[in-house]
Amino acid sequence: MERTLSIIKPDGVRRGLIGEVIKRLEAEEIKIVAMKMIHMTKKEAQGFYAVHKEKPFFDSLTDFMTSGPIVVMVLQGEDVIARYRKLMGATNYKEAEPGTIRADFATDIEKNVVHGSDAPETAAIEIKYFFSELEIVG
Ligand code: 3AN
Repeated sequence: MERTLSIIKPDGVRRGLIGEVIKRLEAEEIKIVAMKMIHMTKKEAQGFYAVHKEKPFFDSLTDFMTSGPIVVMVLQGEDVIARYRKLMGATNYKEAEPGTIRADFATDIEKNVVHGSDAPETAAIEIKYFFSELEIVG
């Protein structure tokens, strides 16, 4: 049984895509075991994306991620990291498979609607960043 962190980014919340993303998760029978809406500070976003701190897009990415509220969720199930990444599509929406969330809704490599952890180790760190074990019902 795996867990992964999902984020509906500020562009997704602003554009009214919360329901659309959750509908796609539920259609795939991906179980949501924690969920909340938050508005990150710049410092919190910098901490979350610390692995990207040397990248040229770091400042722009952390500005974007603090530009409005986000929905953070913990998803749980067999192979959920890969299954959710498949639903999201590639980081660059132009390379994302048709029918994925990013192919259908992303407008930019940065404003790509959703985030999903990429491996069990990063999932564990990312989930802890936003949720205590008490907030997870799985
Ligand atoms: P993913 O979210 O697909 O795992 P990461 O972890 O490589 O992608 O990148 C984190 C976030 O940084 C992406 N979701 C995207 O918003 C942004 N990003 C990644 N690559 C670029 C880039 N070349 N230019 C601008 N923003 C980027």
